[in-house]
Amino acid sequence: MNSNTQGLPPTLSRFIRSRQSEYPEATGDFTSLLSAIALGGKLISRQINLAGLVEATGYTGRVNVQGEEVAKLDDWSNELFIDLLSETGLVCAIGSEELDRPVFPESGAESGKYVVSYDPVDGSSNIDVAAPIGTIFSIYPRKSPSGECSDADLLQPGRNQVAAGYILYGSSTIFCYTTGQGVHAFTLDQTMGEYHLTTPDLKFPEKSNVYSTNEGNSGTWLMPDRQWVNYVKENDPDTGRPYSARYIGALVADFHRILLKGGIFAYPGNTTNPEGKLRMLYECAPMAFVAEQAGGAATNGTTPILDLTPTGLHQRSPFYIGSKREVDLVGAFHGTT
Ligand code: AHM
Ligand code: MG
Repeated sequence: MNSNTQGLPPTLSRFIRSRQSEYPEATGDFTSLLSAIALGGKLISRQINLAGLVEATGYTGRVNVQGEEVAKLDDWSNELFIDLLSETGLVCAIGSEELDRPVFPESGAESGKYVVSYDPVDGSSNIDVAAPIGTIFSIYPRKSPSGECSDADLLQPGRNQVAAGYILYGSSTIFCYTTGQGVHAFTLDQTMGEYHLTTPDLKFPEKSNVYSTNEGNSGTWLMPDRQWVNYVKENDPDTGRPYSARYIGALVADFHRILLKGGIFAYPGNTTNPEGKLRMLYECAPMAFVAEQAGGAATNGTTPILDLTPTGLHQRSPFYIGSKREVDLVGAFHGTT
């Protein structure tokens, strides 16, 4: 696709519209939906840049359904996306990390063709220290024919996703998404309020000897994960070991680094929480869709994440994602071939 005027790369809206014409059945609805999510990212980005000045830091004093303290920005961003998605009239069900139960917008009960799940602020504990955070989103087609949607519309296997992606709020704001036709990354020009295409068709690089995990928990991990982490730290230059460790504590940021530089992000289960910490619907599945589209992989140790069907809105899963070679290596420790 040609660059925009003044030599600038194409904007996100122009890029999505140009892709839309590749699908003869496209009506523009999907473009509107993605644009609403992208707008949410711009507003969150602005809010974060002013964080300390507009009381966006700190906690609400509330604890969410998962027992986690709710940051003010979690609440604000969650409401923002509910409003933006409801306004489109295209969404019949919304799932979010910050919602006890799904929301079924009235505006989308009849016309809503899509179901959207999201983590409005991933890596919340980074907000107060001005470290990177993100938003993760996942879009499915509606399952129920008409009338009000139900939980069944939300609880679909990851392979049913029609789009997924994330917005990284780091030293720059990056919107990265896939519709199953590769992974494309856009950078927000804050002065113009536009995302511009910076990396079309992202692929994991060949080199991959970086591991990203909260190793402080390794004493409670199960044996395959402990053996894996010991293995990557051994000294064997022929196999690129020891690996380097990088951990930001926000999945979006850690994943984005791995997508660009190669490696693996792992959040294993442990003896008290065999399902780990990260949630299938709005963390694991969307990132897994992006990873597979970028030539990588994502599993729960043995099974591709996209082949699993969550049984609840907040269901958790052990999570390994990144360069295929690295995810296969973990799989070997877990007994897959
Ligand atoms: P959050 O969405 O409530 O912030 O939690 C998810 C985050 C991930 O982004 C990150 O990888 C992980 O939790 C960090 O957890 P820990 O602090 O246990 O390392
Ligand atoms: Mg999260």
